Amino acid sequence: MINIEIDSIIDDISPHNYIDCDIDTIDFCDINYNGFVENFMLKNLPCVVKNISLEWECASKWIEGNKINYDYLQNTYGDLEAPVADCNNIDFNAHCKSNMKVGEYMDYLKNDKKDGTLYLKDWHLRRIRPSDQFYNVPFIFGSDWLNEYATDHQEDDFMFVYIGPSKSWTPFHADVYSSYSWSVNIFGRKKWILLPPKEEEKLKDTLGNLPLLFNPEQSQNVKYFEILQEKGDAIFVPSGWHHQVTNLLDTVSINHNFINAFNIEFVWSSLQTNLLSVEKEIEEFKHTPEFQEQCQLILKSVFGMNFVDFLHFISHIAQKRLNQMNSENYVGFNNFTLGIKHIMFDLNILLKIINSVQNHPLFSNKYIAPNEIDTIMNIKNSILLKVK
Ligand SMILES: O=C(O)CCC(=O)C(=O)O
Repeated sequence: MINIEIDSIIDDISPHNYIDCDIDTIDFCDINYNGFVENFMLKNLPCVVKNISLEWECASKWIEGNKINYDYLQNTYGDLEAPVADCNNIDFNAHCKSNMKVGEYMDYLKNDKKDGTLYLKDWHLRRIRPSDQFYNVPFIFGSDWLNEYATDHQEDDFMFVYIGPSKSWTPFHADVYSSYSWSVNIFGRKKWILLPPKEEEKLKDTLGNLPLLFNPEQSQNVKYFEILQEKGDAIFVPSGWHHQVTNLLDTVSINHNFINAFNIEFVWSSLQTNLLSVEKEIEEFKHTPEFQEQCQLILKSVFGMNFVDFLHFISHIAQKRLNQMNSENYVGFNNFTLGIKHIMFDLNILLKIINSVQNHPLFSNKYIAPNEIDTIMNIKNSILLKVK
């Protein structure tokens, strides 16, 4: 069991100048948690972490010499279904997706065209096979409220396996809820292009749409970073950084999206920005009784969660941290416990967010059920008793 703890974190970091920054490469064996939090998560800067998957079971069992162990994957997971994107088939600015048996997909990868057409992605193998310890979450990514919440509520989680032939690709996008993500390459090579937050604005067309792929040669004055991710490398993708990925070889990777105390303010601010643009988009209906309800429906479809979902999310995590202060045991990803200073840090940030939520115009009996308001106010009062 690993205890994730922080020392004195400098949490008042001024907005970073992304334009002059470089992308650091560090070795997993040189990392300490505090340093990673301060240098990358709080500064919202990407980095490459070398040698992160040396001991993972999938790094040995799924690979045989210098190729994917198709037979092992077929024998072990062949009957399971996984989503597969067709990179040559675009509909509504996204790849068309369908489900395929993993065994069938392995046949395709082994025998058929490896022209980058079919990309197995967003496969929830960890959830489907909870007892299969094919990888361990690295401790630097151990504080993960998003998967904690999803697992506690038995909802769809944000932990994925990707397997794609050379030339398969993922379109230009930013991650769900403006979360962080990490991706570990088990086998192969990926080319990432990442743009700092707001740079994507320069790529929008007159209707505000982003391209499916960013072409650096056609866009002057856009700041971007290109990273080659080799076998054994993790990429940390910060909040709000748009990115696109191309597999340069047949590639296998594991990805998580995550939110924690270090980016929850970014997520909250993104939710508010998205809500404002939804309100603007349908402002002609501002005076109808259904206006706010419609805005919340649209917000959920464009951002992935609405105001009430966000309230539930922060209330759940805050209540759990309060229980942990009262010595309730918590084990994240079968492997982590949180140190007391980390729990206090989480609670302090949650208090800040609750105060901000409380000042939002939607925080009233008109939009939120009175019992939900009571719950969050009780949580706030309990935090105040702990952190004062
Ligand atoms: O590896 C890929 O193809 C895409 C990964 C990605 O976009 C992500 O982790 O957010």
